[in-house]
Amino acid sequence: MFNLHLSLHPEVQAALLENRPVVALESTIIAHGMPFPQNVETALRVEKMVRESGATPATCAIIGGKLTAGLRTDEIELLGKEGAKIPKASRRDLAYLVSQGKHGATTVASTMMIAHLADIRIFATGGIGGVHRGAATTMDISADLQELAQTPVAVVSAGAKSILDLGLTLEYLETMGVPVVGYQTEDFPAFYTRRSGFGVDFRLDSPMEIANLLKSKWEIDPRGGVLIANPVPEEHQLDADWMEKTIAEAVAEAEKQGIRGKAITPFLLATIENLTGGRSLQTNIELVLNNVRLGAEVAVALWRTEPVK
Ligand code: PSU
Ligand code: MN
Repeated sequence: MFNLHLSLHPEVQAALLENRPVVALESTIIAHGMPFPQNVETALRVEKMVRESGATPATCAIIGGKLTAGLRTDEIELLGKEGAKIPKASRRDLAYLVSQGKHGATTVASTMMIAHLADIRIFATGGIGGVHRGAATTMDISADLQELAQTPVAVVSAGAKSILDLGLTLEYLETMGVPVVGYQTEDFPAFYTRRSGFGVDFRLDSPMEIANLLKSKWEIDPRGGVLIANPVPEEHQLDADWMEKTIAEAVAEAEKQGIRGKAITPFLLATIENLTGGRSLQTNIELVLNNVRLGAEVAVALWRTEPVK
């Protein structure tokens, strides 16, 4: 729990020292994934949801060069208001931002790193990065996948959206030995919709079964994460054909404008939001809350089993 560059919010530190359940949360979703003010509202609602579910929230970011787990409200507001002016920080960006004393919004990969430094096992978010469509020529594969391969943190997400090549993303995870668990589903969810047509590796139906899988995994080998795929609630899912068309339109627009690298995901999210008249944002908020509830339930269940140390 102690690293020169790590800074813990007192509430998070107390929970960790007393061995109570903690759920990590990311900040790229705040600064780059949603517009202001919904980003700040959602980040605060998410923290409240974690507390109501019996765990302590630890929203992660880089603040003034410190790898920070647990943000103050003013820090969440800063990330939300500054938005795209805050650098999106994945694994490769951390050393630079830390050495420069700068702020950064952490992705799934870098939030996993901070969670691991802090000894937090569970992390909940909306969607993960993956193998992009066209990766055979662009080689655009999110560092999130490699992080899942090496860092022992379980990530709850609503699957991945089809701005990615879901088939290749799942193949990559298989190669890297990352178990993909479907919560109460056999079908890997596609973010805005409950089904992608691709299967998960294992269906588990309760937070305790998931906690037991995590415990076994880390007893066998302390390295590597698990992807827990939690479908968006039925009443909030969007029409699959409509989303497929909308996403294809957004991808075509990104190509036309020559958007590349780390700018692609935020660009696509904003374009999809415009094209759906804000409905994708509503669904995004609901699925994040749903994932955070499950994340907290799994953290509580894991805490009820013997501590993994
Ligand atoms: N997918 C979403 N919303 C997001 C992201 C992905 O639906 O906000 C963010 C996450 O922080 C994820 C990152 O870790 O994008 C992946 O970016 P890249 O592909 O550049 O690694
Ligand atoms: Mn990328």
